Amino acid sequence: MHVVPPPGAARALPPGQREVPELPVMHYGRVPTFRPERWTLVVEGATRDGERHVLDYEAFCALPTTPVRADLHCASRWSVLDNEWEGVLARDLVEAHPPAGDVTCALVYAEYGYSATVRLEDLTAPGAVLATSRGGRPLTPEHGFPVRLVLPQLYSWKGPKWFRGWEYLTEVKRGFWEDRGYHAVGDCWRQERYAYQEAEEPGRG
Ligand SMILES: Nc1nc2c(c(=O)[nH]1)N[C@H]1C(S)=C(S)[C@@H](COP(=O)(O)O)O[C@H]1N2
Ligand SMILES: [Mo]
Repeated sequence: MHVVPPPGAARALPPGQREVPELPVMHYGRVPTFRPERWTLVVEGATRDGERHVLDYEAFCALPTTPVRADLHCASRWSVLDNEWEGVLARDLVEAHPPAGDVTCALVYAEYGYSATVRLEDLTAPGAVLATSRGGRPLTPEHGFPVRLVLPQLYSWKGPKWFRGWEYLTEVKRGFWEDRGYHAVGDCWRQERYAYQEAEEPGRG
């Protein structure tokens, strides 16, 4: 699967981005220690059946994976093109553990309380993947081992490294950066960096 820019856009960088050859290590806080026996992936909040769905590491590793070639765009203006991710399509997890009918977005979250607000349509977009490897190798600890969420059409703060699950929401709840002045949608092709832009285009908040 190859994720390309939206229809109409040339195969190019989103506006305001510059290409860098390799992923820098960039995150808030410490790199967590992975403890497989304690690790879980949780789908909770407004689920269709009202239940909280918990997968242990063994169950997660048993899910089918898909390769996804996609770019990664940081809101601080660097991009790494053509990352070869492989992992569980977020859409597959949504289908296995679906939301209630009135869910519009999700709060995706990671170790240490990092979180991000993501619209349901961005979570179920074709290239959205819970990546466990990059370039044919398992993720390294500093790049998110064992799993990171990759949402190619959004700025990369929307994709937690050390991903642990999401909460389905029927109204917007702001995550770590959204709470600190960043955009609730975060579409990199529309340069949605800051929360004040939400007011300029009502309905995209
Ligand atoms: N858990 C967690 N995930 C995170 C972050 C973070 O601070 N914590 N930062 C995000 C940001 S802003 C970027 S640019 C990318 C950087 O990924 P990299 O370190 O693999 O380059 O991770 C994203 N995922
Ligand atoms: Mo970033």
